[in-house]
Amino acid sequence: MLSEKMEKILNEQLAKEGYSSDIYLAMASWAEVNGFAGIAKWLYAQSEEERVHMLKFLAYINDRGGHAIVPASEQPPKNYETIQKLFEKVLEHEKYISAAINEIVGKCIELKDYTTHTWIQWFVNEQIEEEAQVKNILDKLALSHDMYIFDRDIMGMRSEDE
Ligand code: OFO
Repeated sequence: MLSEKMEKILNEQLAKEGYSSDIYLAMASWAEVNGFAGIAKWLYAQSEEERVHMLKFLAYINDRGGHAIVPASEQPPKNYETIQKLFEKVLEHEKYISAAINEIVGKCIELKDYTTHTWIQWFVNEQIEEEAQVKNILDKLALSHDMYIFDRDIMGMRSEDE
């Protein structure tokens, strides 16, 4: 059974994962209308992955006797200056999510909720991978002089777990 404090922080994270899904969806749409079909595909896939993360929180909260709350959605930015700036934003957002997951780990220890502590480790590892993946994209972008080739090749830079 989840404590009220743990239920609250997990519901807050559920909302953050939902926002992650929305922000990547908005970025995908912007990339698509600006002619970057490959980058849009990468971002649509990322948005789907974040929705799966949100659903993992939803299922866990309900399975442990809490009530998962579906949050109101906040409109993400609709325009992005450049592809470089867009991916810098992705990295910044993933770092924010990593910090939030870390907070949950700290809360698990504080509240002696070792079940949630074990469960949340999947997200700890996922964040290491997501940050590394986006850093790799930014490195490739810095080396790339041809956006057509970058856009064609970006899906090959995806790691496919959720
Ligand atoms: Fe980006 O991993 Fe969830 O938020």
